Amino acid sequence: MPSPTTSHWGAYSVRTAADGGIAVQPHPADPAPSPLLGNVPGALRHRTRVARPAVRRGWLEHGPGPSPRRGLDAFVEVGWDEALDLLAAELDRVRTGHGNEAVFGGSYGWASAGRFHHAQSQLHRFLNGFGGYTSSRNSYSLGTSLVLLPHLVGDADAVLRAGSSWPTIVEHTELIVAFGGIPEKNVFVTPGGVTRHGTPGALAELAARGVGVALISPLRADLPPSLDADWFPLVPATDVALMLGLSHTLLAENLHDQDFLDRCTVGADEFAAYLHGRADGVVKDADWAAALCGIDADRIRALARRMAGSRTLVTVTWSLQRIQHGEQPVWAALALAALLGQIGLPGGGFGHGYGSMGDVGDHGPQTRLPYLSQGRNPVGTFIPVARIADMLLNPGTGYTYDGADYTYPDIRLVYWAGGNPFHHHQDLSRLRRAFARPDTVVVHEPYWTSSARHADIVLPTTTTLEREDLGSGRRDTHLIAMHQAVEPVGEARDDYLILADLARRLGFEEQFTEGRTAREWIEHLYTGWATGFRRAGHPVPDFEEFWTAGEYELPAGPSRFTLFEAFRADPEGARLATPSGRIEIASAAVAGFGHADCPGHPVWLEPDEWPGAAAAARYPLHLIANQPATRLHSQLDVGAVSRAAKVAGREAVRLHPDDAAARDVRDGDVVRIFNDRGACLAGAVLTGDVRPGVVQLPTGAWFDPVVDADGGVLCVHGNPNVLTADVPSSHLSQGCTGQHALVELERLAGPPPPVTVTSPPPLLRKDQL
Ligand SMILES: Nc1nc2c(c(=O)[nH]1)N[C@H]1C(S)=C(S)[C@@H](COP(=O)(O)OP(=O)(O)OC[C@H]3O[C@@H](n4cnc5c(=O)[nH]c(N)nc54)[C@H](O)[C@@H]3O)O[C@H]1N2
Ligand SMILES: Nc1nc2c(c(=O)[nH]1)N[C@H]1C(S)=C(S)[C@@H](COP(=O)(O)OP(=O)(O)OC[C@H]3O[C@@H](n4cnc5c(=O)[nH]c(N)nc54)[C@H](O)[C@@H]3O)O[C@H]1N2
Ligand SMILES: [Mo]
Repeated sequence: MPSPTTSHWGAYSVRTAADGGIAVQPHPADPAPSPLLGNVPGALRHRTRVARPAVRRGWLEHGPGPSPRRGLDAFVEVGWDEALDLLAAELDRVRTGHGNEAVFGGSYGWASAGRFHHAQSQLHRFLNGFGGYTSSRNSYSLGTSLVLLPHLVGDADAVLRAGSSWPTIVEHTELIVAFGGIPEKNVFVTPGGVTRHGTPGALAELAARGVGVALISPLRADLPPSLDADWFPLVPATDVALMLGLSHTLLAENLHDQDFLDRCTVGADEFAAYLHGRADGVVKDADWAAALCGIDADRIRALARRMAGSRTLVTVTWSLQRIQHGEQPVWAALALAALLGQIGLPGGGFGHGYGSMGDVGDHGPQTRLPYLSQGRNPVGTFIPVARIADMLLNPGTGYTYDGADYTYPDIRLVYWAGGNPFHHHQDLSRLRRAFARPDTVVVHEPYWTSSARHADIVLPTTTTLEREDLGSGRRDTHLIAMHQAVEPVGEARDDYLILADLARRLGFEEQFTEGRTAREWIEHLYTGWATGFRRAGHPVPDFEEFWTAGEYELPAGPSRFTLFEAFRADPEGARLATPSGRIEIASAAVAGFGHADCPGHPVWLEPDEWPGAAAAARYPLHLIANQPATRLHSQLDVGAVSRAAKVAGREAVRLHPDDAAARDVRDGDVVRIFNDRGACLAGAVLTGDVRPGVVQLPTGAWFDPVVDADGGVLCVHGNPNVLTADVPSSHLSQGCTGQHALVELERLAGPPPPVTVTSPPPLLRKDQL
């Protein structure tokens, strides 16, 4: 009997063979299963699974304290009781000596699908019971937009969770102007799970209807080849210049909608004055834009006219705000859409994240789902999530966030469950220095990821296939009864059980577990949810029936809706939650914060690293470090689909044949990509589908550092975050800017050093010390 389960990349079932191997089958209702499913079978029992609790040798021998050896030491395997005794004593020492604020439990990361065993929720609940912890806010995904959008439209969720639905777009849109494209590789993923992947079908329908798409991206692969694309391969990081040039053309040719601007927005005059160069003398017309973005001025003007003459959707991928000054592309696109006056009309207006995530544009049910209460955190200290290295390196230093001033706490213990900071953070060489600072680093992980290797105490956890859970994601059509498919691998335990055992040692077991086993919790969460759902009139089965059936199909909601439709119809009655009640093309609040890197209306600001920067003289190639097509972030990098796409065992870097020829690089060569922050090796793939001067290396290859005497880092496996800069998007939002960096690339002379991260680190027994 196959076991039902789900994942961030789709629902599926698992069959186990006599030899312990597994086979996976997508959910029968899924019209477009994800290729990422292919990573699951080979990764389940891969040799990089953490088999037993392990303690870093230096920490075991010398006790807690800062150490530059993190990431380099061998580990000593110990029994569960010993590991948990050590950890409980250390948590207590830090709490007693330094206070709860000294524990950093932000623990950012995607972990796995599952409403109960969600690692971050479990850890936060545990740390709240422990007396609190320093937390983190927002995400690497949307660190900039989550802070900016409330100032512009009152509510980020409206845009991000209720954007116009695909059926509306398919029916009404004539032209999609897609900044960052609509990259199909990304739409198989929705956090928490997805049973019916809808976006691939919507893209096929757009193609069948011949909807025009202006693909604005340095990469042709950001739109499926089937779509009728007009490709604008612009210089990376110059989208704002292009948007300003388009906006100027609309105004200069009187193609804008003054009535919409008057009724529904504030600040259009201020924005227009900027476009006309009233203060700085620089007219931001199409010619000005062309010189920056590398697209002909005539093409820009023609696009503006076509936009004004069509039902046009302006959309911006999330990647565009994951760069320095990442507020500007989002704000300028909203302003551009406002000038067109189609916001709130079916098929027109503004969107953010079509092609970034599976649920954007999806019309699956938007229901409340079962969830585990995390309790309350008595410690109010937090950081914007991507400021982790700043915090660890600069305790006591101030920073700004959303118009207010804060101070970094002094962290002694870092606790991570369900994330991989040595995947997700920028400037990994700096992150290594930051991780040398605390007294103790704890990681719960199924795999020997680079973050586990940089910890002092590593506790092996189960994967979803080794436990039971309830699974469902945003706009998912189903709630899945996630059955246990196999026994835990090695000595792995659930995060819940690990934390319950720690809570017992620390005297708050009853508060943490409420006396329930994991199975009892799952039944409890389901039953509480079902009771509320039944009251709303839905015939939800009882737990046993649901569990036996393996799933419950959630009631469908409307399939056609348009962002800001109600607001457009009645701007006074359906006021937005902004100070003006309208869309703020200029924001007095943001202007009032006084940040030069994010003034009060959309502006063109040169980033430190783009082809026009001084640094480009030494590092002339613009790296795009985007999401990988072959896995979710760093998850299951040892799986078959991820491995198959490697070139010479390294992550593949795509570059233009002209750039390759200038460096004597051939297809399949191992190349070294470098800048002042570090270097990595990658396998060259030559393609005309990238703009010359641009190289693309996705995130997620497990960080495999060779560290020299000065702490300089070469990742032999191709993790682009050795190259990216750890600088915030701006003083407003402090978002992650990992998408871009300037680099140089050369053919590697001599044999490449071996990849070692696909085997466990050196493991000792205690009697070997
Ligand atoms: N340069 C650059 N960097 C980026 C980005 C970029 O565009 N460019 N994008 C950023 C974005 S948008 C994101 S969201 C982040 C993603 O960064 P992360 O979310 O940190 O990446 P994942 O690889 O998903 O890490 C999840 C980890 O949890 C582990 N795990 C899975 N299940 C469980 C479990 O049940 N229990 C425990 N304890 N662990 C579990 C997995 O093995 C994995 O190591 O990366 C960011 N980094
Ligand atoms: N397969 C897969 N899917 C995923 C994920 C994954 O890891 N794997 N991660 C998920 C997560 S957590 C998130 S947050 C989303 C992220 O969604 P996004 O952030 O939108 O995804 P990316 O792939 O990083 O970037 C999208 C595209 O933007 C383009 N781009 C980069 N810089 C520029 C620029 O300056 N100008 C223009 N016009 N285009 C540019 C790149 O070519 C890139 O392919 O993806 C989700 N989907
Ligand atoms: Mo993300």
